[in-house]
Amino acid sequence: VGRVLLVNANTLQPPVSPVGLDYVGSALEAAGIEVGFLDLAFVERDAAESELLAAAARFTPDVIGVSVRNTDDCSMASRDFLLPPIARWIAALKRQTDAPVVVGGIGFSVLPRESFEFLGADYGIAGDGEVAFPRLVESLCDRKPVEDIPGLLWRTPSGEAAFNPPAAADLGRFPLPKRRTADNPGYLREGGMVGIETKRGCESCCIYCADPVAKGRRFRLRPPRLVVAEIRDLLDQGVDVYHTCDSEFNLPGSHAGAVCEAILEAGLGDRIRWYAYCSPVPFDDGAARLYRKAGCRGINFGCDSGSDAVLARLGRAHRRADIARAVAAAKSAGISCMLDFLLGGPGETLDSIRETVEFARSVGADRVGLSIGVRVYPGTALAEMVFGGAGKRTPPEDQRERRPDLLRPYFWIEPAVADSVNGVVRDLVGGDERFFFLDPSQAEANYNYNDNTMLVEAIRRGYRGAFWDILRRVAENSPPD
Ligand code: B12
Repeated sequence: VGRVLLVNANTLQPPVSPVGLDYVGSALEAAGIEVGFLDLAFVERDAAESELLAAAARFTPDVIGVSVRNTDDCSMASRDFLLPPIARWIAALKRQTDAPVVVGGIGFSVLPRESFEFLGADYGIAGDGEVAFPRLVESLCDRKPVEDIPGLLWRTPSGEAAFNPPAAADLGRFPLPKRRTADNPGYLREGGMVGIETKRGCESCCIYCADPVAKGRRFRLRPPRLVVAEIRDLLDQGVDVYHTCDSEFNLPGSHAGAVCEAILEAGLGDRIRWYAYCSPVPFDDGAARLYRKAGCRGINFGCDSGSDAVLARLGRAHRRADIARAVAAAKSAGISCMLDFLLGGPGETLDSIRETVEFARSVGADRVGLSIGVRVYPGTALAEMVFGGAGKRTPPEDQRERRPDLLRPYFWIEPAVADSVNGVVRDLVGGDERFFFLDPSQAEANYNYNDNTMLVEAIRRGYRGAFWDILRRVAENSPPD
């Protein structure tokens, strides 16, 4: 019973496959709910609103679900706040239909209260959608109370927003999701890869990270056989290039190993190519060889800094020597690698920035991403450090608003380096092509996947894989395959 129109509201290009919507769409169908789907990633931006209203009129849904993947592009250089058009689309829907509008998704779940207020939807679901959304739809269709649904946001009769804490479901109990809601072959063609998830949640304590806030502070592992069954299903659709959608694939290391073993047992190691975000620890030669055999072609290591003092302050488990070891292991196994660094965090100095960039230059990675300024999210230790309690720090000049809601892109940059950091980094990087640097003085930053025309064109020419690896191959004049 019930009809739900799901809407992918992520219009950034190249398009990134809406894995979450695939999982939710499949769970709705398993509950006997009919699903319609409108993908705004494949619609001209100017036509988005009219297409949306037309889809709602055609499908006559009981409930409309809108996914919010990114609240903003998390780049201090561009600070592109992505919710205003989505709020306008929701308002237009509400003028046209009585169907309640429900918002959810990973960006939404990072800042659920703030996003819910801003978007003006009827309901929100923070965290996993597989259990909560079908329950909400069934309750709305049967006119039953909804206030006990975990993760739900709604408005009380007095107009105030209320929020139930999300429940962390056991992922082993979800049935195999059908990857048929989104056009995954279309995403391979236009986005160069398709996402797949092996777990949720993170037990690390990186002070800035919103992942534990959005996905939970405990690892929830998907049984490797389910991951492999999903890969088989995607392969049947002709999709053979993937990106893992775990925050860091190799945490815990034993699970990543088990997923690779299951891929090998299924005989799929030579038929697929995949890319992953990984932590520099745990990662050694054995892991690198196993990943490579199971199809891994590239790893983006979240390194943050080349200074041990900064790493300790950020709450990271690795040190610079671990990064060097991880790069060597990946390279010797034939895995290309990119390192991501985050400059300007608490306690950063020009010396630690120099140390980081020089380290990054010498360590032998294929690509290096440098981001300046750290996005601050509610519920993180960084937010506490910046706005609350004893260790209170003074925000940089242009961010000195009293109590920002943190929904609009808000960044921490250490005041001591704030004025000089861009110039210093630009000089240190020089013309080194391996560096991706979000330089605010350059309009066309290459290291932002928010409307990256160079990538869109490369993918149309046949390049496949992680965006950084496509940019690398284009720069090196390597052919698509
Ligand atoms: C992998 C990844 C990437 C890969 C994607 C590869 C691929 N092909 O999938 C790459 C490297 C390309 C990438 C790029 C970017 N990313 Co990214 N990425 C991720 C990551 C790790 C996984 C996303 C994912 O697919 N998750 C798995 C799915 C299953 O989970 P989910 O989407 O949350 O869905 C569940 C629920 O949210 C809910 N749900 C989902 N939709 C809906 C809809 C409704 C109606 C309901 C009720 C529920 C619901 O149910 C689902 C199942 O439980 C997340 C962090 C994370 N751990 O999720 C960051 C993350 C989403 N990325 C982020 C950012 C900023 C970006 C970029 C903008 C960076 C940039 N400037 O270039 C780009 C944007 C690209 C684009 N076109 O959107 C941020 C967004 C933060 C924010 N404030 O919104 C995140 C959260 C990381 C972070 N903490 O900073 N990313």
